[in-house]
Amino acid sequence: MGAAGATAVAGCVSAPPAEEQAAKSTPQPPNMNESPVLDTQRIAGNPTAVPPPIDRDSPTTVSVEMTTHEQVAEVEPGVTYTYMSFDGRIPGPMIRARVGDHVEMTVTNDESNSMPHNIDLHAVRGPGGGAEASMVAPGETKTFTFKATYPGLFTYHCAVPNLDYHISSGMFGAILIEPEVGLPAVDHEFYLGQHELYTTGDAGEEGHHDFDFEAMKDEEPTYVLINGEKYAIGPNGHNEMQIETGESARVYYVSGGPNLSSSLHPIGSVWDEVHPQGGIGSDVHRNIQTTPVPRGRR
Ligand SMILES: [Cu+2]
Repeated sequence: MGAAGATAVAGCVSAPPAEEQAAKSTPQPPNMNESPVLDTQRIAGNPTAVPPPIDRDSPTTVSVEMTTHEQVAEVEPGVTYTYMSFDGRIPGPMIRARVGDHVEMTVTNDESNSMPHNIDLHAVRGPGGGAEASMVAPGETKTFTFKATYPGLFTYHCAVPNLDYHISSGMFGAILIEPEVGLPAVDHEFYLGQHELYTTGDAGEEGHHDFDFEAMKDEEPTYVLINGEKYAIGPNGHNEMQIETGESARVYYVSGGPNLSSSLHPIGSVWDEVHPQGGIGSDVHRNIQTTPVPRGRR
């Protein structure tokens, strides 16, 4: 999965405070027994919502809490879908820890949900990446702890038996495990997630779309999305992903899949450095035009 790439691109900075992002994305899950209602609440995650770099010299315990939601939101204006999410946003919140840390992971399944959910983190070396330990029914909360033993940028995703449906509906994100020496300082960090959505309607067809298992099996997505919505990043969405000429930025990019991988190219530039497949610890690749970011699911 993900590439932790660094590149210099042009633009200017305007990052809203983290609280604003949290307030904007606080979900209002629908009652799944009622017919879906139009909820224009934004599901797209803010690309600047990245936890700060770690400057500790010693390990600690990092506590992470997430709530799973089933929520109606717009894929594009007039087109709604019942998404599933971690904390009401796509990709789910980025988690940041360092090698040697213990991560105390708490997952709550919102009581208004209709399905079980859990979390499988590829930073966990252990049974199901924590999936069984975190399996929660609606209204339930579970906590498990793991030790981060290797650095890199890894996918996390819901891993219930119907996991492809859950991932395609939005249940994926990234966890960064920094090496003990940390990562080189950059001026900006951004976090993006790609995945594809398979629906019973055509792209752009107004109304509520349901999930299409046949289309997923045939690998014929209705939408391939970055941060869960059409045009999530840009003037009509989150427009915070801008930096000044000469500044540096690191992009954390996760491909949730469930079927497609990404070929990630910065237009008008190249990636100065790429950590292939999100691996930190092996040599970086330099001056790369396009880097593959394999789907994290399998
Ligand atoms: Cu799920």
